[in-house]
Amino acid sequence: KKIEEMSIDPAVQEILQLASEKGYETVWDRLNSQSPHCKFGLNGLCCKNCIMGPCRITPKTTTGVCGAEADTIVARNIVRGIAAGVAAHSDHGRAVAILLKEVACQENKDYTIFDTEKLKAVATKLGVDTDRDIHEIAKDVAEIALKDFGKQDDKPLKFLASYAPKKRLERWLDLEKKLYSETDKKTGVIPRNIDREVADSMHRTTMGVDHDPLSLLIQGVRASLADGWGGSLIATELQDILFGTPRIRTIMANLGVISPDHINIVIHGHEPILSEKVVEIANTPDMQKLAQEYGAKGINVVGMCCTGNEILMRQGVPVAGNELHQELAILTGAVEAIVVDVQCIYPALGKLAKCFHTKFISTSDRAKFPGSLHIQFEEEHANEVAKKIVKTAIEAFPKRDKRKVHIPSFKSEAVVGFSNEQLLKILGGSLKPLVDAILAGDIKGIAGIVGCNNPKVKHDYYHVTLTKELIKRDILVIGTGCWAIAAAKAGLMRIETQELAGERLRKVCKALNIPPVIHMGSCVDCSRMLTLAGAIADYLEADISDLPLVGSAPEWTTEKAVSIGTYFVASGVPVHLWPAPPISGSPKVVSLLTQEIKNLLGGYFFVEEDPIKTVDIMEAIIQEKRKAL
Ligand code: BF8
Repeated sequence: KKIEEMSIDPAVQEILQLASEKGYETVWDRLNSQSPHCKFGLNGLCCKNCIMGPCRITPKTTTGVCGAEADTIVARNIVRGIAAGVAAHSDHGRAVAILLKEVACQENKDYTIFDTEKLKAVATKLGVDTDRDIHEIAKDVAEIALKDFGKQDDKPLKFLASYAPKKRLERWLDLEKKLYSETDKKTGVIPRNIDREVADSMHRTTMGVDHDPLSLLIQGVRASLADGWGGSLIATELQDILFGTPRIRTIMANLGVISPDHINIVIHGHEPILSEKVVEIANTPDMQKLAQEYGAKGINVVGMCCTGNEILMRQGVPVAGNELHQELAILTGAVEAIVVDVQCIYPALGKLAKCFHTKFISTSDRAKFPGSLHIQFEEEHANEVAKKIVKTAIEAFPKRDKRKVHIPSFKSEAVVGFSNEQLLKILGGSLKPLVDAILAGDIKGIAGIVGCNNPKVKHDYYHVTLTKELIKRDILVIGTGCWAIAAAKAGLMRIETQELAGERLRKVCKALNIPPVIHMGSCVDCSRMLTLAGAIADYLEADISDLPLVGSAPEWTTEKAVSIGTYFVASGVPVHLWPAPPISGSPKVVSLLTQEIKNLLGGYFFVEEDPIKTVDIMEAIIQEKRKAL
């Protein structure tokens, strides 16, 4: 592939040119070595759930050794992917809930309850008495969250029951009854316990348990709901309590935020428990002074991927890039440390960092990497460990080889920080102006775009093209994750982007002084979009599936994205995917997920490569829903 076909981002193109001249390997080279990919895997037709296999389904061998057919194998594989995504998001949520409890019990003095207003709002939603000492309220909230991970009854998750809109809850309950009466099989869609749904998914997909594709996929739905209205929601809400609810601010995005004369620390991964601390400690006068003693102007902390989104939303920290930037940041030769925790971190960073003075610092006991320097992060000694991390970066600075430094100048301004609380404030305290604009057609609909980058598709091209085309057609775009960073880098989150929007959307955005492209946070913050959709539904006394909303993950990569897509579908939103998910080996599973699920849950998946055609489909869905509004 030519470099211009690999990414639309000029900073990426510049570094890829350098990598090719100097012979550094990147994710694109490894993709090339792996291509063409195995067709059985691409179609979901490879089963390695037991050691009688691995089995592959072909026109001649239509079952695995145990007799499992293509439908079962494809469904089991996709449910395992969902379960892995749920596990990742939810483990993140668990860590925040444990920390909140420790802070509430004053067992951890390195963190505080930062946002007491948000704490009270969450407590009220959960039915916790707020007329008490802050620590007591926080303890109860944390305990409710932790109970959602561990309770053994069959009742719905407390977070889901407290946050999901009324009509949607009713629909899930009705569906359980409907499936029971039609199939005489007990089938649950409402999650009971976050961990249990992951365990249940793993149990029923192991050899010799559940072989009914519908039953398997419904469990996938239940697990995904334990993520969206459970683990991810808990992560978002409790992080806001501990670190502050995001508010509007302007940041810079792209590799140009790396500074030639500062000590650069890139924080990559997902959990703000680590990144917030590194930002805080790096900005202390002691550390800045130490950096100057080592000959630098100071310390420049920049984010990468979702933990980057967390600290840009709350602290205004610049973001160096999205998923495909992680190797490129090291290739600038000006990064003293890339500090990581969990998720979306390429193990290739270890080898690459060794070509430079860069310290690749792993911090999580569940994420170790070949070639990393492991500094174990412990919440109870967070200040101390963060100091050690920052000092390690400072000490690497004298070893920077100036001849290897190449920082692209590209960076864009972006207006970020749109929590639901901030949006409400902009709207004057009520959803009414937003709903009125939707009803009047000034906002034709809302598209939520999420997910990753994938070297199989032109980097950022789908994110950016889709976004531009949607706003042109008066569809407001909101989103999270690596999409949000793509949009920020492309300058689409500037106020000036109003000029690219259709006339009616432009008018609304001008009146509210917001861009038509809204950064709602990290991937766990997809829960903000869910609760926003839920709030609009409740306001209109409607179901989410009645609203002109669509979703898309146009460059998706991870199992977490499958979970996100599934919980949006399960909450009533039609969701676009590109690349195609590995299900085409089973026409039954394809039809369940793209058609039949619509009657069951209101949402469904559709797959399309061309971004303009995708927007045509999205607009048609929105127009259809508008008619019924
Ligand atoms: O959780 S968008 S590549 S960084 S999975 Fe990962 Fe995908 Fe980026 Fe964040 Ni989300």
